Amino acid sequence: MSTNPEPLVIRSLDFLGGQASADGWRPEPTLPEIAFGGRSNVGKSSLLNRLIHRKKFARVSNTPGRTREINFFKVNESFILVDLPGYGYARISKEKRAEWRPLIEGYLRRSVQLRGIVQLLDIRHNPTADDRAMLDFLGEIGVPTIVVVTKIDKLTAAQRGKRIHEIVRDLALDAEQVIAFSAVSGEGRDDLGEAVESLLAQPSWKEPVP
Ligand SMILES: Nc1nc2c(ncn2[C@@H]2O[C@H](COP(=O)(O)OP(=O)(O)OP(=O)(O)O)[C@@H](O)[C@H]2O)c(=O)[nH]1
Ligand SMILES: [Mg+2]
Repeated sequence: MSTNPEPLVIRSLDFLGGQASADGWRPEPTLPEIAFGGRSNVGKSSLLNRLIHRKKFARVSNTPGRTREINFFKVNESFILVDLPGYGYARISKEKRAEWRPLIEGYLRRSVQLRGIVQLLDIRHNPTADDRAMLDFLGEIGVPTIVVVTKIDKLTAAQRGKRIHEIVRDLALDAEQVIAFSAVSGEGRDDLGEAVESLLAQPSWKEPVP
């Protein structure tokens, strides 16, 4: 049993607003940022709410594809959590489906204060072409990336290990860097909190290495 204090204690929260287009409004980049990405409906907003111990701070979808804008949440007056819109929702037009790329890529390229990305994958599904494209893009620009396998409450303990192993192998991930998470049970919340704290402690990956 751990007696460590809870990682990432939330003392204050402010919704700063949304960015709707690649060159649209976004908050001044004065604080470190951690962004949360993944396909539509994977559970980004739910994971954020669990992380910050709020039921409905980030809007959770009943219909997939709800988070259309990039939403910025200031925590403890000291850093910003960024809820990215989901990509790859099948039941919208091809044109709309392609819109995520410029918006998300524009955000990632412009965010000089970004410390890292938390990339979500649904434990029940094989990674899609969009997931691979996103992970490739993150690798290309070199932003530190944590992979979270979410909705683990939907599987039995035995199935979980097997699926995580398959996803790790499929994407050639570092198993040590994968966090198993459930927004329903709260499993993985503190592991994620610790991972976010360690990303925040790093200098921006965009700053030149001394
Ligand atoms: N069982 C279970 N359901 C989850 C979990 N996380 C999210 N969900 C459900 O999955 C659906 C989508 O969750 P969201 O958090 O809105 O997903 P999102 O990635 O923000 O979706 P977009 O904003 O559309 O990109 C909702 O019905 C959630 O209740 C989880 O860990 N376990
Ligand atoms: Mg969302």
